Amino acid sequence: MERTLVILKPDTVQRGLVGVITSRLEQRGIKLVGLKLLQISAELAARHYAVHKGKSFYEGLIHYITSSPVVVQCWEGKRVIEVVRRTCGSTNPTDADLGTIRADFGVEIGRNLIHASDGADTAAYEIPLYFTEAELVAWDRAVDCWINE
Ligand code: IDP
Ligand code: MG
Repeated sequence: MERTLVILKPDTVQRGLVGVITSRLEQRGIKLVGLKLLQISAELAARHYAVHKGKSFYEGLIHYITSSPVVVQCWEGKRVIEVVRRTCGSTNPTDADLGTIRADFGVEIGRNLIHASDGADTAAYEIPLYFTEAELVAWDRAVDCWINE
């Protein structure tokens, strides 16, 4: 089953939106298999955002993501990478469709609340940055047959 990494960024934690944003993801019917609160170090941020090194927003992005604790989550489900990306909405909250997390809770690209892996390769790279295999829990969910045919 496909897995994806989500980070509820420092603005989400500071604004007390961890519960409501996590609920949006739970309500899609995807399954939570990993969860922790942590402070991202400069080293971890650099590994996570290596693809953006050299871009104009890179320094600000590293400052933002390391500025305060984050909640990291691993979600599992059919096509979960796409499901979560579409639930988050476009990178810039001003461009994101209403009903997406970024549009409904944000107004600025530099404070867009949530990170989600953007593809299978990215998820495979990002999940082990935050979770050991032992920290990811395989569990049976009683309602699965009412969510997945
Ligand atoms: P994504 O988070 O939707 O995948 P990316 O293009 O991978 O978007 O950018 C990573 C993160 O960098 C964004 O979520 C956002 O926090 C930040 N970012 C991207 N572009 C800008 C920008 O132009 N100004 C400020 N921050 C930006
Ligand atoms: Mg990205």
